Amino acid sequence: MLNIVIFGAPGSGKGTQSELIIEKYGLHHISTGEILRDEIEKRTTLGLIADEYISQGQLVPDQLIIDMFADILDRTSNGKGYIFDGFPRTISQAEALDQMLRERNTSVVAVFSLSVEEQELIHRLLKRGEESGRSDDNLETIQNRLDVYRAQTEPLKEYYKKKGKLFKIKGIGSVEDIFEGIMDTIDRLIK
Ligand code: B4P
Repeated sequence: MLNIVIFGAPGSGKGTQSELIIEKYGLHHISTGEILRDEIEKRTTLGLIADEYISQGQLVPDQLIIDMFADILDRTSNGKGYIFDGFPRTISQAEALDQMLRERNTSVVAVFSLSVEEQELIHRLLKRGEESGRSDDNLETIQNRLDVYRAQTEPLKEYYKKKGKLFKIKGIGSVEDIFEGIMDTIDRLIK
Protein backbone atom coordinates (compact mmCIF):
# COMPACT_ATOMS: atom_id res chain seq x y z
CA MET A 1 0.00 0.00 0.00
CA LEU A 2 1.17 3.48 -0.84
CA ASN A 3 0.59 5.42 2.39
CA ILE A 4 1.77 9.01 2.20
CA VAL A 5 1.86 11.78 4.78
CA ILE A 6 1.71 15.33 3.46
CA PHE A 7 3.36 17.59 5.98
CA GLY A 8 4.05 21.30 6.41
CA ALA A 9 3.14 24.53 8.14
CA PRO A 10 -0.38 25.98 7.87
CA GLY A 11 -0.85 27.25 4.32
CA SER A 12 2.11 25.29 2.92
CA GLY A 13 -0.18 23.65 0.35
CA LYS A 14 -0.95 20.27 1.95
CA GLY A 15 -4.58 20.25 0.82
CA THR A 16 -3.68 21.64 -2.61
CA GLN A 17 -1.03 19.01 -3.33
CA SER A 18 -3.16 16.21 -1.82
CA GLU A 19 -5.81 16.79 -4.46
CA LEU A 20 -3.27 16.26 -7.26
CA ILE A 21 -1.76 13.18 -5.62
CA ILE A 22 -5.19 11.57 -5.20
CA GLU A 23 -6.11 12.24 -8.79
CA LYS A 24 -2.89 10.74 -10.13
CA TYR A 25 -2.45 7.74 -7.79
CA GLY A 26 -6.02 6.94 -6.73
CA LEU A 27 -5.29 7.12 -3.01
CA HIS A 28 -7.90 7.61 -0.31
CA HIS A 29 -7.70 11.13 1.17
CA ILE A 30 -7.97 11.68 4.91
CA SER A 31 -7.72 15.35 5.88
CA THR A 32 -8.23 15.87 9.61
CA GLY A 33 -8.75 19.62 9.02
CA GLU A 34 -11.58 18.96 6.55
CA ILE A 35 -13.21 16.38 8.79
CA LEU A 36 -13.11 18.79 11.73
CA ARG A 37 -14.59 21.64 9.68
CA ASP A 38 -17.37 19.28 8.63
CA GLU A 39 -18.03 18.35 12.29
CA ILE A 40 -18.12 22.06 13.18
CA GLU A 41 -20.62 22.78 10.42
CA LYS A 42 -22.87 19.94 11.61
CA ARG A 43 -22.53 21.18 15.20
CA THR A 44 -21.69 17.72 16.57
CA THR A 45 -20.20 17.36 20.07
CA LEU A 46 -16.74 16.87 18.55
CA GLY A 47 -17.30 19.85 16.27
CA LEU A 48 -18.24 22.15 19.13
CA ILE A 49 -15.13 21.18 21.10
CA ALA A 50 -12.87 21.40 18.02
CA ASP A 51 -14.20 24.85 17.14
CA GLU A 52 -12.88 26.29 20.40
CA TYR A 53 -9.34 25.13 19.63
CA ILE A 54 -9.30 25.83 15.89
CA SER A 55 -10.60 29.38 16.19
CA GLN A 56 -7.75 30.08 18.68
CA GLY A 57 -5.14 28.56 16.37
CA GLN A 58 -4.52 25.66 18.78
CA LEU A 59 -4.37 21.97 17.97
CA VAL A 60 -7.38 19.87 18.91
CA PRO A 61 -6.32 17.52 21.80
CA ASP A 62 -4.48 14.39 20.66
CA GLN A 63 -6.88 11.80 22.05
CA LEU A 64 -9.90 13.33 20.31
CA ILE A 65 -8.02 13.42 17.00
CA ILE A 66 -6.61 9.90 17.36
CA ASP A 67 -10.05 8.43 18.19
CA MET A 68 -11.64 10.30 15.28
CA PHE A 69 -8.89 9.12 12.95
CA ALA A 70 -9.10 5.47 14.09
CA ASP A 71 -12.83 5.53 13.48
CA ILE A 72 -12.33 6.76 9.91
CA LEU A 73 -9.61 4.22 9.21
CA ASP A 74 -11.97 1.46 10.39
CA ARG A 75 -14.72 2.68 8.09
CA THR A 76 -12.59 2.98 4.94
CA SER A 77 -10.56 0.48 3.05
CA ASN A 78 -8.47 1.27 0.08
CA GLY A 79 -6.14 -1.30 -1.41
CA LYS A 80 -3.97 1.34 -3.05
CA GLY A 81 -3.24 3.35 0.06
CA TYR A 82 -3.94 6.61 1.82
CA ILE A 83 -2.86 10.19 1.80
CA PHE A 84 -2.81 11.56 5.33
CA ASP A 85 -3.22 15.33 5.12
CA GLY A 86 -2.63 17.32 8.30
CA PHE A 87 -2.22 14.16 10.39
CA PRO A 88 -0.03 13.47 12.31
CA ARG A 89 0.67 16.89 13.85
CA THR A 90 2.33 15.76 17.10
CA ILE A 91 4.72 12.97 18.11
CA SER A 92 1.86 11.21 19.98
CA GLN A 93 -0.26 11.26 16.82
CA ALA A 94 2.68 9.88 14.78
CA GLU A 95 3.19 7.04 17.24
CA ALA A 96 -0.53 6.26 17.19
CA LEU A 97 -0.52 6.26 13.38
CA ASP A 98 2.44 3.84 13.28
CA GLN A 99 0.62 1.53 15.68
CA MET A 100 -2.69 1.66 13.76
CA LEU A 101 -0.97 0.91 10.46
CA ARG A 102 1.12 -1.88 12.02
CA GLU A 103 -2.10 -3.54 13.20
CA ARG A 104 -3.24 -3.46 9.57
CA ASN A 105 0.10 -4.89 8.31
CA THR A 106 1.04 -1.71 6.54
CA SER A 107 3.09 1.43 7.18
CA VAL A 108 3.88 5.00 6.08
CA VAL A 109 5.95 4.88 2.89
CA ALA A 110 6.88 8.55 2.52
CA VAL A 111 6.44 11.89 4.26
CA PHE A 112 6.53 14.94 1.98
CA SER A 113 7.55 18.01 3.89
CA LEU A 114 6.58 21.22 2.08
CA SER A 115 8.84 24.15 2.96
CA VAL A 116 7.56 27.69 2.54
CA GLU A 117 8.85 30.90 4.17
CA GLU A 118 6.76 32.45 6.90
CA GLN A 119 5.89 35.68 5.03
CA GLU A 120 4.51 33.66 2.12
CA LEU A 121 2.47 31.44 4.50
CA ILE A 122 0.91 34.49 6.11
CA HIS A 123 0.18 36.04 2.71
CA ARG A 124 -1.53 32.85 1.43
CA LEU A 125 -3.64 32.34 4.54
CA LEU A 126 -4.80 35.96 4.71
CA LYS A 127 -5.79 35.73 1.06
CA ARG A 128 -7.69 32.48 1.67
CA GLY A 129 -9.37 34.08 4.68
CA GLU A 130 -10.69 36.88 2.49
CA GLU A 131 -12.08 34.38 -0.02
CA SER A 132 -13.36 31.59 2.23
CA GLY A 133 -14.10 33.38 5.48
CA ARG A 134 -12.41 30.57 7.45
CA SER A 135 -12.46 31.54 11.13
CA ASP A 136 -8.78 30.59 11.62
CA ASP A 137 -7.41 32.57 8.66
CA ASN A 138 -6.96 35.95 10.38
CA LEU A 139 -3.61 37.47 11.38
CA GLU A 140 -3.72 36.79 15.12
CA THR A 141 -4.82 33.18 14.72
CA ILE A 142 -2.33 32.59 11.91
CA GLN A 143 0.52 33.75 14.21
CA ASN A 144 -0.67 31.31 16.88
CA ARG A 145 -0.90 28.49 14.35
CA LEU A 146 2.67 29.15 13.21
CA ASP A 147 3.93 29.15 16.84
CA VAL A 148 2.08 25.89 17.52
CA TYR A 149 3.48 24.42 14.31
CA ARG A 150 7.06 25.22 15.34
CA ALA A 151 6.64 23.91 18.88
CA GLN A 152 4.51 20.80 18.37
CA THR A 153 4.54 19.77 14.72
CA GLU A 154 7.97 20.62 13.34
CA PRO A 155 9.72 18.04 15.60
CA LEU A 156 8.03 15.36 13.49
CA LYS A 157 10.54 16.08 10.71
CA GLU A 158 13.28 14.57 12.88
CA TYR A 159 10.98 11.65 13.81
CA TYR A 160 10.49 10.70 10.16
CA LYS A 161 14.04 11.62 9.10
CA LYS A 162 15.39 9.03 11.55
CA LYS A 163 13.14 6.46 9.90
CA GLY A 164 14.48 7.44 6.43
CA LYS A 165 10.99 8.46 5.28
CA LEU A 166 11.29 12.26 5.03
CA PHE A 167 11.38 13.92 1.61
CA LYS A 168 11.78 17.69 1.56
CA ILE A 169 9.90 19.55 -1.16
CA LYS A 170 10.26 23.26 -1.94
CA GLY A 171 6.70 24.53 -1.52
CA ILE A 172 7.17 27.81 -3.41
CA GLY A 173 6.43 28.12 -7.11
CA SER A 174 3.58 26.94 -9.27
CA VAL A 175 1.31 24.21 -7.89
CA GLU A 176 2.23 22.07 -10.93
CA ASP A 177 6.00 22.43 -10.44
CA ILE A 178 5.71 21.48 -6.78
CA PHE A 179 3.64 18.45 -7.74
CA GLU A 180 6.34 17.41 -10.27
CA GLY A 181 8.84 17.13 -7.41
CA ILE A 182 6.42 14.95 -5.40
CA MET A 183 5.63 12.78 -8.42
CA ASP A 184 9.32 12.15 -9.15
CA THR A 185 9.80 10.77 -5.67
CA ILE A 186 6.62 8.67 -5.64
CA ASP A 187 7.46 7.17 -9.03
CA ARG A 188 10.93 6.22 -7.79
CA LEU A 189 9.44 4.63 -4.67
CA ILE A 190 6.86 2.52 -6.49
CA LYS A 191 9.17 1.39 -9.30
P1 B4P B 1 -5.81 22.12 8.03
O1 B4P B 1 -7.09 22.01 7.33
O2 B4P B 1 -4.89 20.95 7.92
O3 B4P B 1 -5.24 23.47 7.43
P2 B4P B 1 -3.95 24.18 7.00
O4 B4P B 1 -2.74 23.61 7.65
O5 B4P B 1 -4.26 25.62 7.26
O6 B4P B 1 -3.92 24.10 5.43
P3 B4P B 1 -3.08 23.50 4.22
O7 B4P B 1 -1.58 23.43 4.44
O8 B4P B 1 -3.77 22.26 3.79
O9 B4P B 1 -3.23 24.66 3.16
P4 B4P B 1 -3.76 24.70 1.69
O10 B4P B 1 -3.24 23.61 0.81
O11 B4P B 1 -5.23 24.84 1.78
O12 B4P B 1 -6.01 22.41 9.61
C1 B4P B 1 -6.84 23.41 10.16
C2 B4P B 1 -6.87 23.35 11.70
O13 B4P B 1 -7.53 22.13 12.16
C3 B4P B 1 -5.51 23.31 12.41
O14 B4P B 1 -4.96 24.60 12.60
C4 B4P B 1 -5.87 22.61 13.77
O15 B4P B 1 -6.43 23.51 14.68
C5 B4P B 1 -6.93 21.60 13.37
N1 B4P B 1 -6.35 20.27 13.09
C6 B4P B 1 -6.27 19.67 11.86
N2 B4P B 1 -5.65 18.48 11.95
C7 B4P B 1 -5.29 18.33 13.26
C8 B4P B 1 -4.56 17.33 13.97
N3 B4P B 1 -4.05 16.24 13.34
N4 B4P B 1 -4.35 17.48 15.29
C9 B4P B 1 -4.84 18.56 15.95
N5 B4P B 1 -5.53 19.56 15.33
C10 B4P B 1 -5.74 19.46 14.00
O16 B4P B 1 -3.11 26.04 1.17
C11 B4P B 1 -3.38 27.29 1.78
C12 B4P B 1 -3.59 28.37 0.74
O17 B4P B 1 -2.43 28.54 -0.07
C13 B4P B 1 -4.75 28.06 -0.21
O18 B4P B 1 -5.52 29.21 -0.36
C14 B4P B 1 -4.07 27.68 -1.53
O19 B4P B 1 -4.81 28.05 -2.66
C15 B4P B 1 -2.77 28.46 -1.45
N6 B4P B 1 -1.66 27.77 -2.13
C16 B4P B 1 -1.40 26.44 -2.09
N7 B4P B 1 -0.29 26.16 -2.83
C17 B4P B 1 0.13 27.36 -3.33
C18 B4P B 1 1.23 27.75 -4.18
N8 B4P B 1 2.11 26.86 -4.65
N9 B4P B 1 1.39 29.06 -4.46
C19 B4P B 1 0.52 30.00 -4.00
N10 B4P B 1 -0.55 29.70 -3.21
C20 B4P B 1 -0.74 28.39 -2.88
